[in-house]
Amino acid sequence: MKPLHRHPPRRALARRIAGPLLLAALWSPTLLADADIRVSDAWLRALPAVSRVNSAYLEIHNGGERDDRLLAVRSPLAEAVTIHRSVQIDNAYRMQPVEALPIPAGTRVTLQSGAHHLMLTGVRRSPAAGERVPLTLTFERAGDIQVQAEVRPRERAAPRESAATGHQHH
Ligand SMILES: [Cu+2]
Repeated sequence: MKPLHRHPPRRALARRIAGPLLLAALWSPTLLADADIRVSDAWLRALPAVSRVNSAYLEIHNGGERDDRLLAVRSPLAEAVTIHRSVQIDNAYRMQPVEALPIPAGTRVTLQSGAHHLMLTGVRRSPAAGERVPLTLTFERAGDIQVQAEVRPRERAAPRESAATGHQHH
């Protein structure tokens, strides 16, 4: 009698190597890359209820050895969050949308008034001072990172915040 053709040995081999391969993948630097990016000091200003736009500020630290880029931001507070930068043209500050914000390896990028910042449009409600507003930042390599931005009273905004920067959203 002709013996049946059998596959089980090959499947057994696949099972034997699948475990170690999966472990290797979980421990690879690529999949752990999000540990390289740290977001801190996220905050925004409490604004009057009529305001439909707001800005958010934070710091991004890339402690890794590879460059990353901030691609997008979203928040339940706003219909859209755009990465903006302020540029000075003839003594006036203007804002431009930025496609992606580079976060080079080993650097700290500060989003602040008069420089890069996050612009929230279609703001749904006026959060109270002391409240925390979730922001989800999407990085090219690190993926999604969520932070809680602190809502600060208008008058107690960051000391570096001043009328001199002329930063306004219209
Ligand atoms: Cu802006």
